[in-house]
Amino acid sequence: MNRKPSSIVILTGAGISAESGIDTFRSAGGLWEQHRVEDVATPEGFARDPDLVLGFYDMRRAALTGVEPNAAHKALARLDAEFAGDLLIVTQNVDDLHERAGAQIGLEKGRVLHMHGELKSALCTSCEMRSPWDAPMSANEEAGRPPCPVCQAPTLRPDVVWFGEMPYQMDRIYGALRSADLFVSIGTSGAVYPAAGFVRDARELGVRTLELNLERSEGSHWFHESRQGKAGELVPEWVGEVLE
Ligand code: BV8
Repeated sequence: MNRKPSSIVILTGAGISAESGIDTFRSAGGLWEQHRVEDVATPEGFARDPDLVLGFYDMRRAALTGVEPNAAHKALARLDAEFAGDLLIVTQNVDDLHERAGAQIGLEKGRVLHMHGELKSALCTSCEMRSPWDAPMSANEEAGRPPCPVCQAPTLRPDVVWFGEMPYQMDRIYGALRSADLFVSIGTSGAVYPAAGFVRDARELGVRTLELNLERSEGSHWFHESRQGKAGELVPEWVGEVLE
């Protein structure tokens, strides 16, 4: 790590939550091995079988209560609290572990940007309003689908970005990359766009790029520096380098 950064953009993926016990997508036995992407993470899959999709996300939302943030999430919360420069944590994850790891991140939710949405948010396809949500969304025998808290229509869907849908707040992400001097990618396979392209965007902008991942990813060759190891070890070590 050479000169100290003054403006950092961090991208996190499923690998940062792996040590908390949340399945990643592409590891053996991961989420995509248990379900076909087309069936549970596309608008077409939802239209075809809404209860299959709602059940898939209900299972993942319920699993959140049984897991805790790990040392990597806590190290980023420390960075958020102590780093004097600009910081944006863009996460591809729909879990709430970044928020739960640090009061500051939770208070200033704006410092964590969920580009692919959140399990604990519901989107109504009738009124298009979002509501905080941590109950099941699938239909149950007597009551059917739960009503939208805003318009009461039984037309809630998970507030997550499926394949073929536009990720959230892309302008804000590109704006942050343009003014960054360091881009750090943590725990992502670099398989899904546009997130997988951020390292190239950063390089074209002259931004230093660092990858922290268990193994080399599809995009490793694009990074100035790539460190292999567990996020729970690499992230606290890197945060220490930035803050010391
Ligand atoms: C869009 C939310 C356009 C829901 C997700 C051909 C070429 C280029 C692009 C495309 C193409 N064909 C189609 C596309 C577009 C498509 C895409 O990229 N497809 C891929 C498959 C090629 N992308 C989209 O559709 C995106 N939208 O492009 O819109 C558009 C334009 C105009 C108008 C409208 C639309 C939307 C994609 C978002 C999909 N939603 N998730 C949910 O969670 O269910 S994707 C999901 O998988 C994640 O969010 C993440 O983005 C992605 C990858 O997952 P990772 O986080 O990287 O996890 P993974 O398991 O893959 O890897 C984990 C890594 O961690 C591994 O490297 C592992 O080694 C490491 N690891 C494991 N343990 C540890 C660890 N590291 C450290 N420590 C550990 N302990």
